Amino acid sequence: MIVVLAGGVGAARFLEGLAAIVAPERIVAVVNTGDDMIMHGLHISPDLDIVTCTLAGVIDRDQGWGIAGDTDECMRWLGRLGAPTWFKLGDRDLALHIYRTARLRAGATLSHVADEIRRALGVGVNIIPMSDEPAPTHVITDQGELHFEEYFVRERCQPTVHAVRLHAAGPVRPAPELLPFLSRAEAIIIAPSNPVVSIGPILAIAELRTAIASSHAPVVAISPIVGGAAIKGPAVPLMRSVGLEPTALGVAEAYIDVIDGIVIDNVDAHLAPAIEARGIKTLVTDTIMRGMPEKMALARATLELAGLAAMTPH
Ligand code: FO1
Repeated sequence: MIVVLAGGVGAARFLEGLAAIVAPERIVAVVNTGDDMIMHGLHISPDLDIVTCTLAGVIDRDQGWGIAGDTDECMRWLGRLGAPTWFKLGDRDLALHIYRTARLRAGATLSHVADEIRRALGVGVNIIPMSDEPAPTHVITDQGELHFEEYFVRERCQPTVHAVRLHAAGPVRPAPELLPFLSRAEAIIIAPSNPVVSIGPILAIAELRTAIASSHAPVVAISPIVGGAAIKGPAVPLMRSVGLEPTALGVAEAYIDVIDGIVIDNVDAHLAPAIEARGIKTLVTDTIMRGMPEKMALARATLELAGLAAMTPH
């Protein structure tokens, strides 16, 4: 099994490349649920849906989230009724949230529902939430404590972030299937997602961090920061707010107690010596996932760094 710690858009694109070079059934995506929230009485799981819909080939490729060709009739009517419409939920997208909410209410776990949805959409990759319990990520800002999605989407990252509060609803246990999958991992990959609010919530689950740090499997990360900037999202201000340098070196620092290696972009080659000096093997390559060839090449480079190059059919 190749276990991949995943957030949203960047992780989903990486997983597309990985699933194209190894059997999808050998991949276990452990997905962040810190962005989950209740909206319109529905359980919304942004990262689970981004990963699932991307791998199902139905994602809206321009946005990186939502379903291609979706309509917004329901959102328009919700607006007419005075309901909040800052978080755009398309009509097809809403089917996912309606189904998930009904199944959770019937007593299914978030893991069960994530598995039912990915199978229904024909996805071979195992998709498992980091936990079946609420684990909301909040940001402490000059406008008070906000749910991450309120900060990121409603306030468009304008508030100044003083701190990030992971697992804001209390202690979080790993989803039941995760520890057995981790014990059988041939490699553990930290996908190019936001180290603070996408990967951070996963590694903040003590049993997961311990299992990963003590795993015999190689643990390699891909830096989501290229040339001191994030390809997508608020990684730079959030890394600064938790005292991390918003560079590929800062990413290596964030994961220093769990990773053996890291893949960084060509533009950050000058940082390789400093990262290597910290005992982290560094592979410098093109990490910008423009299309499938680049996604597959990045996945291959990552497996190579993990010493599993032999696993991939040429
Ligand atoms: N991101 C936005 O910037 N604006 C939106 O209206 C929005 C809606 C949305 C609906 C479903 C979904 O699965 C994701 C959605 N996202 C939206 C993306 C989301 O805010 C972030 O990309 C992830 O939570 C971070 O990885």
